[in-house]
Amino acid sequence: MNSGYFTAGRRTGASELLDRLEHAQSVVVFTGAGISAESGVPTFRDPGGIWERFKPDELANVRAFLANPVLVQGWYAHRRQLMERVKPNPGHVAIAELEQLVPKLTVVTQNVDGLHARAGSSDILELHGNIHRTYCIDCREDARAGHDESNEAVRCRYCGGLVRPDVVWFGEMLDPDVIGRADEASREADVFLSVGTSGLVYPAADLPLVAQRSGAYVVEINIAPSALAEYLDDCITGPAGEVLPEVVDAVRRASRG
Ligand code: BV8
Repeated sequence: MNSGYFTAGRRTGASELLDRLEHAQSVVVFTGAGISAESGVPTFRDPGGIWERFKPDELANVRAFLANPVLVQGWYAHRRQLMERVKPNPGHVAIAELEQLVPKLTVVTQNVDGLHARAGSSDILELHGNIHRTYCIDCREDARAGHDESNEAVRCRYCGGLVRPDVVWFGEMLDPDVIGRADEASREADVFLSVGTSGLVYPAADLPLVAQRSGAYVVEINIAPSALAEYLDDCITGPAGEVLPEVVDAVRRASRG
């Protein structure tokens, strides 16, 4: 049952976005932690979020990892265990369904949880990596993800180097190929949906404005205005797991004529 979020676009209302999606050749859906919130994955900066309990400086950077690999490896093992218990929510599923309704759809996600792929999306750019992959910092071999209860740091079985998650930490460069493809998709987009992100982490947070400067119609879907909201073409306020299914239902109905 539609809850009417979609009809409440703050500026232009639903018809503009629906019309743009109906005629779009290329769509980008840019996501942050908010798209996974309704799956039970804590966000970073909301009340009760990850950074409320841990400081990014303490955990999500190389210096912290080298200073205390057991703590950082344990934190990621805890997050991986959480991710094993959660599943994609209707927001992730709606994005995968929208991919079938438009000629080209690219998911550009800041999330490391792998939920877009599990929901069935196929063209996904993971700007900040993927928590389920790990590698050795010395020989860079794929290494087993895991966390020894022995409280010893998990080390590479080939060379003994420390094993780290394959995520982008603060102060680390993003994979140039991934951010390059995300930039290109943003420049080519006719419609750019920015979903569930506070818009505070760069260079990812540049992408909505890169898209808008290149002519895209940029709409935010969030439960509260992000740092980017005032610059965007419209904002739909509501939980992604309810708004996105409404959007996709409307596009599907329109495509049936
Ligand atoms: C880099 C992976 C070159 C690890 C993460 C000063 C100014 C500007 C930039 C910088 C600066 N100093 C340093 C920088 C660069 C820095 C940065 O941007 N810092 C910020 C904090 C100021 N960036 C970097 O370091 C990047 N690398 O730039 O390299 C360089 C190097 C050094 C110095 C300069 C340049 C690397 C950034 C990547 C860091 N890795 N994660 C891990 O996950 O463990 S960041 C982390 O934040 C996650 O990836 C997360 O996805 C990302 C962004 O957060 P959001 O996804 O937006 O989540 P958040 O909780 O913030 O917001 C949730 C939103 O959802 C809210 O708006 C909420 O309202 C909404 N919501 C909640 N529920 C719902 C919902 N919406 C819809 N429905 C719901 N149900």
